[in-house]
Amino acid sequence: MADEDIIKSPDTEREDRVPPGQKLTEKWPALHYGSVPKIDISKWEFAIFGLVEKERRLSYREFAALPQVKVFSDIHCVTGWSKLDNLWEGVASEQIRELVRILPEAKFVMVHSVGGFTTNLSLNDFFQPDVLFALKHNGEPLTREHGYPLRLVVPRLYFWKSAKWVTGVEFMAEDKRGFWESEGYHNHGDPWKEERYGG
Ligand SMILES: Nc1nc2c(c(=O)[nH]1)N[C@H]1C(S)=C(S)[C@@H](COP(=O)(O)O)O[C@H]1N2
Ligand SMILES: [Mo]
Repeated sequence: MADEDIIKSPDTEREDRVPPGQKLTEKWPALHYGSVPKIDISKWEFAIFGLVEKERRLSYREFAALPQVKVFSDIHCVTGWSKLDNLWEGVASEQIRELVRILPEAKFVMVHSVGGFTTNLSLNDFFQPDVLFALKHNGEPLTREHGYPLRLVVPRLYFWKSAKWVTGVEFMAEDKRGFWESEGYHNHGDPWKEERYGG
């Protein structure tokens, strides 16, 4: 894949890439509720369900064989750290449209992870061209603590929307708050508007 094929998240082209109230870090902290799950890749499945014409389940082998994209993005964690210059590789959210027919009533998604973690997005936020299900970060497969085998990456929103250990996506007519969104985090989470809590 040539460099010009890398999708640049638009926030990486701002003159000042650090949103209000954030501090840069070189390290990559690992943050999550509960413990890092042990995942048996031979049993792992990715499910596409809810408001679709026909639900679909993909094995790891099938998922990893889907067309891949590269996305360059910044990370902004609601706890105040930002990490610039991340290169993600994986499957664009857009690719889901090739796998199922989404019913017209669907307006929101819930992304599901091992252990019951969830996060919600509008269809519009989910299908932005820089959103992907990432298998690699900076050229290396994701480590277990950062979401192996698969994590969502939503570059334009706070990083809690970037669910680790993803197992599927559910299409919904009505919005429903996910895990952190029900624990007091903002429903949307735009770092440039400091949509941190409440809302
Ligand atoms: N499955 C799962 N994904 C999750 C979380 C979680 O608790 N469970 N926490 C979120 C939060 S709050 C943050 S800040 C990022 C942290 O990702 P990192 O550990 O790779 O830095 O993961 C997000 N994804
Ligand atoms: Mo977070």
